[in-house]
Amino acid sequence: MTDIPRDHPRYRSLMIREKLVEGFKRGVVVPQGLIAHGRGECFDYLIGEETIEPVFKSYEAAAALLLISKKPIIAVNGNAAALAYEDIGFFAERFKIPIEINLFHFSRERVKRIRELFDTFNVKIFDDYDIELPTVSSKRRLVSSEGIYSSDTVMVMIEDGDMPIGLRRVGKKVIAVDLNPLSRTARDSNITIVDNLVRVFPQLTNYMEKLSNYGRNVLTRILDDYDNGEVLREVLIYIIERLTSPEILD
Ligand code: PTJ
Repeated sequence: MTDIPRDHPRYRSLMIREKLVEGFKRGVVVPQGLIAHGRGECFDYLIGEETIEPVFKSYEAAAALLLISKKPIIAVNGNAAALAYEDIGFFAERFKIPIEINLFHFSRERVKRIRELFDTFNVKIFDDYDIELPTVSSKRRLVSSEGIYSSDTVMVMIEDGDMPIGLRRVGKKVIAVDLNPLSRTARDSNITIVDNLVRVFPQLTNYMEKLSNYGRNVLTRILDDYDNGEVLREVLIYIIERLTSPEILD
């Protein structure tokens, strides 16, 4: 691992990058995943590398949807595993939500490597690939009949854009994590969390804990009041205002 001095002004960001590089060396992340991460870093810069106000509504709605769903599932790819497997593992274990490994650049070897990361967690992992999603053409169509295929809500992250629309066409609800508010994924999902995956699960855990005290009526009302397009517009306005504020270069 590269020796990054703690007092480096970009220490946190460089350490996150190291996770991707480590994941790449372990065969978890594909080379294309390093490019994807660079794009994410750029959008993270634009929002100030912190969770921004409009996105709290997405967290709340995502928690409500996960709590109200009969069969939610978390889809994990190479980048997600490299960046946040511990957060994802703790979250999945705590809220008893299964995980399915779902890859664009599919190989059994990568599935095995990603699965190994979750070995220490008491969580159900699907990697059967015994059925195909008829609405997705890429290798992400390979899913498990007891996992993504039969779930009602799928959480996807750092994804390239064909899963949300494909999943919605077969009647599923989609929660996406994507730093790019303009991406296909962001626009096609029911709920988009425009935040860096490294910040997502701690935030989502807080909302899950808070909302688990509420009844179904309250959760339904939160979901009825949520408008993903409106939140994405608020994120764009936030970015524009931030970039044009006099303090931006201070
Ligand atoms: O592991 P595989 O085989 O499934 O392949 C995964 C990659 C990432 C290679 C594949 O999904 C891909 O090519 O994705 P894209 O098309 O580059 O899109 C990734 C999206 O995630 C972009 O909109 C990025 O802005 C966003 N993104 C990147 N890093 C993060 C992120 N969003 C949240 N948190 C991040 N850390």
